[in-house]
Formats: sequence, C-alpha cells, structure tokens
Amino acid sequence: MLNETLSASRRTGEADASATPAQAPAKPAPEKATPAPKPQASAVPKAAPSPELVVALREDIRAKLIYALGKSVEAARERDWFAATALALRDRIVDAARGGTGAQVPEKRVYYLSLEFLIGRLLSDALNNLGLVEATRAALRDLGVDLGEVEEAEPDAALGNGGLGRLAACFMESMASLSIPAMGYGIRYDHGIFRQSLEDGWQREAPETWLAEGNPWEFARPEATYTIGFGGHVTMSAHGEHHIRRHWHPAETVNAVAYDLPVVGWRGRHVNTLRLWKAESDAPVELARFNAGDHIGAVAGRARAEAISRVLYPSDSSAEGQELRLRQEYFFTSASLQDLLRRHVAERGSLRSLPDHAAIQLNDTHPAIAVPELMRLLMEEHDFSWEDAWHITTSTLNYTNHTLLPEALETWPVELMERLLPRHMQIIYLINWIHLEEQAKLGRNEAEHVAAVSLIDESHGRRVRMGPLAFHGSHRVNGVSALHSALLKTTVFKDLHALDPERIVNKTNGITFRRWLHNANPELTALAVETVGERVLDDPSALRGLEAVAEDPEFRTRYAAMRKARKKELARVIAERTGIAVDPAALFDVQIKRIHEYKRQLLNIIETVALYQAIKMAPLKDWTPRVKIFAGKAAPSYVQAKLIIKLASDVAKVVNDDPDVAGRLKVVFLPNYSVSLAEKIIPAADLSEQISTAGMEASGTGNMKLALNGALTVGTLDGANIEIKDHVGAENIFIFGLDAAGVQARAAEPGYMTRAIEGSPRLAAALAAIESGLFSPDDPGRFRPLTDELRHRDHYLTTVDFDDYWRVQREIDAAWKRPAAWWRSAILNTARMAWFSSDRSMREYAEEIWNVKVG
Ligand code: 26W
Repeated sequence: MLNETLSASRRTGEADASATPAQAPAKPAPEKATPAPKPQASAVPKAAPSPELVVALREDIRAKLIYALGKSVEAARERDWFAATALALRDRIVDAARGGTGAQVPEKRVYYLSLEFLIGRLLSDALNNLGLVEATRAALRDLGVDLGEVEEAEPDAALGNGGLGRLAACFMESMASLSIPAMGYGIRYDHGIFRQSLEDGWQREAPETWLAEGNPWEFARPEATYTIGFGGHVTMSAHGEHHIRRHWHPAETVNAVAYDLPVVGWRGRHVNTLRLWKAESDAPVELARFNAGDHIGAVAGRARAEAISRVLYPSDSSAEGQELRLRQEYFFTSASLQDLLRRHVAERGSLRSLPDHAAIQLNDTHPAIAVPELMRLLMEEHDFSWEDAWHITTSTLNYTNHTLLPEALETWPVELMERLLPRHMQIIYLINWIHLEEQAKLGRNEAEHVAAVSLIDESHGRRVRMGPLAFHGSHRVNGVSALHSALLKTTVFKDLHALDPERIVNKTNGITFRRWLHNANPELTALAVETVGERVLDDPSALRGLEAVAEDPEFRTRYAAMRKARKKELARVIAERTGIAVDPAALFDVQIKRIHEYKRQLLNIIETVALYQAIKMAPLKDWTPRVKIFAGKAAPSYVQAKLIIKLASDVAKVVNDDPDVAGRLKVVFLPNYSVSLAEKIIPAADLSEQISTAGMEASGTGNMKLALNGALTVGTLDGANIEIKDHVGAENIFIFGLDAAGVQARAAEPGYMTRAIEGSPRLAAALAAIESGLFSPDDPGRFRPLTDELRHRDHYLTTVDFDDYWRVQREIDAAWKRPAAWWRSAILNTARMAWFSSDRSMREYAEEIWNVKVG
C-alpha cells in the first residue's frame, strides 16, 4: 500500500518512497548507485541468520550512521544507532512495499480516521514482522552495540491518550498483516501525551518531545499539501432557475502537510501507510511589522496556524469544548478527505463510484465533521446534487463509538460552529431539517420525539450533537464489545436505532498478538511455538493446543518459571524507578490504565487499606504476599483523578515502611505509564484488575493483553470482560460485583452508599483510616474530596461493590496458595484468548462493515 500510494502519487506528483528520505540527504553507498533490494530473512528464522544477511545489514547500518546521520562509529550514541538501524530497516520496508501485495491499485481501500494513534516504539515491531530480529542483533553486535539498548533508545510515538488511540495502532498493524489495503489518517503532533512524574506523590506534567531528534521512520511529503479554511462567510450564486450554489470564503487558511509512516505487516507481505498531517502557516512573515520592531506580532498569524498540530489534547474522557480542539478535528478531517478524493479521482475518474472503492471509518466522533465536509466537497468542488452527495456520503462513512459516559459525548456550541465553520453549520441544519421532515411525514412530529432525534441539542444552549450527526451520516455504527453495542441501542442511540435497527453492529475490540505476545513476551511465545508449532505465529487459534499441556506439571513449572523471570525484571525496573524493593515471589497484582473514577482505582486502594488493617490485626496469619502495582495518567484538569494518584502514593509510603506488614504487602505506583512500560509490566502480571462500574467501560483492551499473557482477571461483568469470561471459562476468572442491570437498578435507590458503608464495618474502618489522616499526617483532610464523594454521591457505586470485591480478593489469596491450579488457569487463559486478536476484529470489520477483501 505504501508502494501503491506511491505509484498513485507518482501520477499526481507526489514523491516516491525510494526517493531521498526526509531525514537527511542519503548518500548512496559507495559501491551501488541504485540501491538494490536488500536480501530478506525468512520471517521467523529457526536457525542463526545467514552470514551474508548479517554483513549486509551491518554495512547498511554503518553507512546510514556515517552518511545519513553524519556520525562516526566512535562518536555514536545509542540514539544514533537507533536512527541508523531504523533507516536501514526503512529501506527494507520500502522494498517490501514495492514487492508486496499492495503494489497495485486495490479494488477497495479502508481509510481509518483517528485523532489518536498510540503507537509506541516501532523498531522491534518492524524487525519482528520482517523476520530480522536475530540478523539485526548479530549485525549490531559486530558493531559493538546491543540491540536491546538500541531499542530502548527509541522514543515512544505516543500520539494518543489511551484505549482508543492504542486500538487504532493495533488495527493498523492487523490491517497490514491481513493485507487489507488501508491508510490511517491523523495528526503529527509535535508533543504527544505528556510525560508524567510524581513529586511527593502528586502528578506533574511535562511536555513530551518525541521529535526532538527527528523521526527516522517518516517520509515528509511537502508535495501532498492541502488548504484548510476557517471562519469567513458564505455567498450564493444562481445556476439556472432551480439551483443555488453556495461558496465559502474562509477568513483564514492553514496548510496541511503530509508525513507518512510505513506500517509493515506480519512477514513483510504487505505495507500500509499512516499519513499524519502537520499544520503549516501559509502566511508570510509580516516583514513591515517585523522591521517596525513588532517581532512577535509579525509572526503571530503563523504561530496561530501552526498551533493546530502542536499538542495532543490530554483528556480521554471529557469533551472540553475548546476552539483549538475543533480546529484540530476539522483540520485533519478535511485534509484526509481531500487527499482520498484526489486519489480516487486520479485512479477512477468519477467520484460517483467512491463507495465501491473506499470505506471510511470514523474513530469516535472526533472526525464526525466528515459528514458535512464530505457533502461540501462533493457539492461545491465536484458538482454533485444534494441527493447524490448524501448517497455517496452515507454509503462511505462508518462510525465507531467508544464511550457512553455523557461527559465524553461531544457537542459543539452552534455559535462556535457558525463562527469557525459557517458553511458546515448550514449543511448540518439542512441535514437535520430533512431528517426531521422525514419524521414528520411518518407522523412523528411530537416535540419529545423531535428533541430526541434532532442533531441539535436545544436544552443546554444550542449545541450540535456529534454522535447523532455521525450516526445519521454513516452506513454502519459499531460498539466495541457485545455489552457496549447492546447498551448503545438502549441508551444514547435508542431513538435513532429505532429508525434504522440494522445500522448498529457489534465489533468487539482486539489486540495485535505480534506486539502484545510475540514481542512483549518472547519467552511465552517460545513455549507456545515449542508446544504447538510455528504455525501459532500465523494463526493464534493454534494457542488452543496449550490446553493439553495445562495438565502437565512439567509444562506448568516452565510456564511459572517464565513468569518468574519477567517478574524479576519488572522488580528491577520498579527498584530503578521508584526505589521500592519488591519480592518476585509475591503475587503481582496490577491495575494499569488511565486514572478515572469509573475505572475505580479507588476501590482497589481502599481494599489495599482494608488489607493493611487486617494484616496488622492478625500478623500471625498466613497472608498471601502481594505487590499492588498501579500505573496510569490522570488528565491534567481532572482534580479527583490526581488526588487518587496522591492517595495511592501516600498509602504506598505508609504500607511499604511498616515492618508489621513486611513480606506481605507492598504498594507501587510506577510513573509515566506508556506503551513501552506496558510491554514490561504485562508479561510480569499475575492478576489483572478490570474493576470498572458495570456498563461504563466500553470494552477495555488491557484486559485482553493481560489475559493473553496469562494473568488471571479480577473483574466486573463490564465491557469485554464478559466475553473474556465466556472464552476462558468462569472457573478461570474472578468475577464480582453488580452487573450493568444491577448498577442501573441500584443507582435508582437513593441512599445506597450510606447503607453500604453502614453495612460494612471493614469499609467503614478503611474510610475512617483515610479520613483520620493516617496516610496524610501533614494534611489530614487531604482526601476528603474523595471520601465525601463516596459518602454522599458515590456515582460509581464503589461502596456498593466493596464487600464482594473483598470477598473475591480473599478467594484469590487462597487460589495463589494452590500453585498447580493457579498455573493451570493461567495457561488456559493464554490458550483460550485467540479470539481477541485484532486480526479477528479486522476480518469482521472487513466483511460486515467495509465490504473489502482480506488478503
Ligand atoms: C472528547 C474527549 C474524549 C477523548 C477520547 C472523549 C472520549 C475519548 C475516548 C472515547 C476514550 C477512550 O479511549 N475510550 C476507550 O476506547 C477503548 C477502545 O475502544 C475501549 O476499550 C475503552 O473501554 C474505552 O474507554
């Protein structure tokens, strides 16, 4: 696909991948004027790599270091070796693209529009998919360099907040691996998600600077630049007797410049492109102003334009409604649509056939402005009638919803839309008018129904509802787990669903096993390969073969030893980053995800406090030793979430310093959770905490990564936990608490929290300890905002689920003491998680939403 894009681009004047890389002018290696395709290793070398391949790689890396980076072997730092290795590998990815399944114009392409791509590091992924891990290790060893250290020198591409962004990255990898012709579109943020540090237990945010030393993977495509308008006014002109045309005259324009990242699939058979847009001003520096001494004012217009791709919004759960955010959304959506329309015209001529050759997936409502923008482009730049444009739009767009939380459902003030996107606001009004008119024709014009299905919310000031807009403009709408999709039909989209019951479909999320099993856990992968054969690398359903050895004591011992080794390594990382010593023999209990009240880290911390109190009261009891490990970022403006981090840190301090509980309980908050930190924690986890209030976690994907790696889940019947239970078996997962229906019923009973606290002496004592200042002697009232919320509102039903959570945790303590049964369950988790591969998700999307061929 990279190659295909390039050949299509060539016709339209874009650069070729084999042309000079953006990074630096590439001086060809002295002995070859035209670089020949590099020898490829077999995807998974069983034996040592061939000496020729190692030599070729070594010389390529050395040449990149010297000629592309201008560094000597002696002066090179790890970061330089990383860049040289990436550049050498990128050449091979280009070769793979040119020779792969994406080399021709495909019948149909998928366009995945996402404001977030949480990719992480690319080197080990690319090496693994090209089968070049061992050859590169040997090549670097020849140069006196360690591959592991080079991999660690790569900054994470962290252009996302959490689940939604990571899902986009897993889907991109799976589409490439399945040879689905696809292109991802997003924003090339200068600064991804902030770097988190803890200062006396308080979260501090610092800017993240992944591009500080350039990005060796990307190709800049300045020739693929589009103009994006903002503001201004709309005029009309008459065309014949019956047609009025409207023309938008933006007050301001910004350039969107393409940067391409290649996404190489498994065994290098197919390469797709992730195209990220950078905002560049088209305004010249105002020289007269500059010369008059107004140095800042002379570049203010440019700074305003370029702010669009400066930083990722760090909130994952509340629509903050700021103008810059809407500018980002429109900027990348418009650039992507213009780009794909241009490509379609170049390849096929008429846009009438767009739905036959393109499927566009909107990742949440962030690109929902695509609905009026595609209408506008079709009508105003390509002369389609309203009806034809509407047909094309609604046959091409699809929308994935990722959350039911009301505060996360995007709406934009009509006033802001009118000011920033006046033409789009007119189109939205007309879409809505036709939509309500259809309802009136069906006799559905009662005020309540109109208010429910209207795209404009009139109840909180006038606002455009982006979810209903995306729903109405899409061919298919999907939820991300069975429960979540069912809830979409009965809650947020109840009324729209009734108008078209076919539109909502379920597509349960998945994860790419290449990153989350093969790369993150090579030891477990080796065990699987040894047991069921190498085909497990291509077909995860072969993991089932592990069921047979779950009964084999020797295999269990090896599986447990594998885990132990990873726990030792994680213990080293914990000591290095927090100074806390933990025992790898203890049960590693992990909760790693964004910090949010609905995810209920607070439930886990309160249970930790209760356990601490219980150990102190019965010091002679044979307690199961546990290490509670937390990691995750809080949105910088989310005060309660930041206080939860502080509470975890304060509890950790007291517990870890108390000799009475030594050897039984430790608490760790690992700072700066990221994709690469997840890769270290997940293979070392024994217990996976998935304890959200039922009905609130749309799916979860960390739950899948942990279960695949053999951590047992303690969870509520929420999101994909339900499907995980169905797959691994009820006896291999620990379920507790209210289900979604129970939550709905209980939330309707006033005073539930008071009764829960009064009915649970253990919970009452834990809350009292927190309120007494036991963990914050310097500021006893510090955590009142948290405990007051529990006592007086408890929106997330933490108090109600507490006792059952305590019960199941003690059941887990007992289970840990029966190692044979524990490891049997762990192995069965690995054996039965194949269905959660994002390859399965992508096949389902391909067949049931996109109508595109796989492979
Ligand atoms: C407008 C602010 C904002 C930004 C991001 C609101 C909401 C979001 C996302 C929808 C949050 C998110 O990442 N949702 C997660 O998506 C995952 C992938 O589908 C699911 O597994 C998680 O359950 C869901 O919380």
